[in-house]
Amino acid sequence: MAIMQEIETKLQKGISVSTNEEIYFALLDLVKEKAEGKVTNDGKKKLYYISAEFLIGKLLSNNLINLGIYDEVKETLEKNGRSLAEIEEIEAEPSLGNGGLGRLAACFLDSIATLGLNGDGVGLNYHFGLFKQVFENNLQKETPNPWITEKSWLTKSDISYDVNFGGFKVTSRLYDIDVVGYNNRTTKLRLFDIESVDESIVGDTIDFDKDDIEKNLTLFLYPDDSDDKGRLLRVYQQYFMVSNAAHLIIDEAIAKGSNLHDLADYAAVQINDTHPSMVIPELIRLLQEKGILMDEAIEIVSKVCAYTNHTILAEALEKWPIAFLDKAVPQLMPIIRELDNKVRATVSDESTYIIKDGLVHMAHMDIHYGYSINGVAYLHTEILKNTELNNFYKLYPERFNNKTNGITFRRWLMSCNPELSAMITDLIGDGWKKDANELEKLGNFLNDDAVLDRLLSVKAGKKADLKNYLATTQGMDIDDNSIFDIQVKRLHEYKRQQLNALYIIHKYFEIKAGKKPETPITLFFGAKAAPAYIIAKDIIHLILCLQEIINNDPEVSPYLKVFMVENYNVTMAEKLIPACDISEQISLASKEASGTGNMKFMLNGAVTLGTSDGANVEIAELVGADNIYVFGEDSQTVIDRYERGDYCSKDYYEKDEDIKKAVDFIISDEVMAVGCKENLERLYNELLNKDWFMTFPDFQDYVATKERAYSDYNNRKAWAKKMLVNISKAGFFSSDRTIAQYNEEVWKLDK
Ligand code: 26V
Repeated sequence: MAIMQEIETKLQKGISVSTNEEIYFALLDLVKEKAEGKVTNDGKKKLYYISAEFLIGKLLSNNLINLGIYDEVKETLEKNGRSLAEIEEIEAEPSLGNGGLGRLAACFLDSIATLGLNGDGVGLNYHFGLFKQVFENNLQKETPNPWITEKSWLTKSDISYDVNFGGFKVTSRLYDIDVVGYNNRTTKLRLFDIESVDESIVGDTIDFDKDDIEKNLTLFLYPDDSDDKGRLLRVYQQYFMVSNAAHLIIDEAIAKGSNLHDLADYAAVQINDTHPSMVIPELIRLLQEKGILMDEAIEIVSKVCAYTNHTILAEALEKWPIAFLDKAVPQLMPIIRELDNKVRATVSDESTYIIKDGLVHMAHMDIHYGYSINGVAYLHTEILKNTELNNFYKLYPERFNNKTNGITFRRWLMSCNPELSAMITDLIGDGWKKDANELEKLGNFLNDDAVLDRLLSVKAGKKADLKNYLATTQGMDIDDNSIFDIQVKRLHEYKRQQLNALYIIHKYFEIKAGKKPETPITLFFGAKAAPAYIIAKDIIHLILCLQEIINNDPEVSPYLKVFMVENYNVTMAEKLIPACDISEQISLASKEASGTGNMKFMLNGAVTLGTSDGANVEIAELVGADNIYVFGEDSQTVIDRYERGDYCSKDYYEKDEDIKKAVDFIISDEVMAVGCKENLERLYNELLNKDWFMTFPDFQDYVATKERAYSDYNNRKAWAKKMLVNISKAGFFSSDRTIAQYNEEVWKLDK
């Protein structure tokens, strides 16, 4: 049946007389049906990718692309006077993640499906997601982000388990979302919920009764953990997630013929950061319930579980107080103690013990009882091996491996930038859609003026699209002939949005003093700050104040503007990334495990301005020094500085007039007039007296390197060449490559 007929059969009327909402739900139904008809690998061994976050983004367009019917649907709608883009606006974006870790999990599912591997994602069905960000008085405010409509991508399954906590139990319910691969294959994202969840306990804010676990367990991702109740709730959530996962794993293995002694032939579990770590003792517990003795159960589970580390920040490596686990999951504590005792019996290095000073170190448990431990970029894995986890590396060198992150080109090029995709296909055919390495062929066109011109005009088109989108959705007035310089990522001090803000202040002074840039500059930010992360919220406040001051200053705004988009999410990223000229990747060297935004920008022809950190190092190696702007101290210098503990930000402030002027501006009358004294003073003092992520030592190099990039931008042909080199070298960062490596070296699933 032609697509037109299929849609109209669902609608039971013509497309042209239906509302956008009716058409959206008809397409949703249609895609779900088509996904069900696709092949799922049902091999013996299955991967369970367990993650607290799956930042999947809107699904309609991506699913249409992966089903191979995107163009047909779009044209059919157009013929009937309708726009797919407008229909997409109906879809709410599930806010099931926070940042890179969650988006990576979503890209991985796309690649697992596309490569035809037998693997599912397992996580939780948070009804209000992370939170929706709104700006009020130049401050971030958090509100609930409901996304589940009556008809949605979720399909209720008949799978349900009892999950026991200390003193009470809850009943779970599994909902599935089909993940459609670009190869007629599907797999599933399996999201567990509680049957007794109660949305009505949440009002207009993200505050709710944190004690009422039977109602609140699956309401929010990362509930505020600034108090014990919030932290305890996270433990309940994590155990709920892994207990369900463990039940599912064992049931599915038995159904396939496992006697459980051979579980490792049926299941591989990837522990995505430490949030799912309790799956180790939970699997052991369930195996014991099935009659397997503790020692053997431990051995079995150690052959099933693998751990990915996504950060070296100590505060993000989870350690739970024994008292919390005793209260929430008393059944696990004897097993965790046994796991710790076994380590103590054989390992002399006390720093690796699982239980220390009343805390359970989740990562330590993962490393002792996981068969693979990986970092997410070359540099990150080296730092884990040589510094951060060196004591573990000495014990188990063979377990450590690197898997440099990747992104799915279906969403981050084909879907969000069809114009660039079409240009690439015109030049090199469409083999790149299945084998990203074919993008290298674009290297043959570096001296082809017509190609370079077309590339610039595609970019100009995407900049105009973004300008229009932000004008209608956020009332922003953007000059699309300016340089689009973009920093979008979670708000964290180590990512150093504050360094970019200091540059803006510096530039503002320069323009005021008459030194005007040749091409106007627009700086974009997008970032959510964790609700309890005070300084991160102060940085947002500063940026919003700068936006108000600069954009309203008639002397400055023709040359410099600042826009912080509200509620940055996947949908917003899909608009910003194709329009970007300069991609800001300016973390303090050694602190950004990988970054994946850097890859998405490069793939869309942005040039990176960044430190030698995370995957930037690999980007620099691939594109060469002429096609990236690298600045700042290197990771070893930073690591040594921390080790010596002798960094004193005040010294830099006192010796460097530019730094002093920029930092003082934060508490100037001008900023105070549009901002809050308390927030601005706190941020000022933090920078002056602490600056834990060392923005000052890199400040001058950052300014100089950014100016060099802005100046190079004016040579349009040379700039277009840099863009094309970046696109042509992006193939390595396809998540298809990453997943193929995980499979060959870690999971070993049947094709
Ligand atoms: C989490 C938290 C939570 C509490 C407040 C402080 C804090 C700091 C960092 C984190 C990071 C959690 C792990 C994470 O999201 N890592 C990111 O993983 C990406 C995918 O591997 C990677 O590209 C990013 O570099 C890394 O930051």
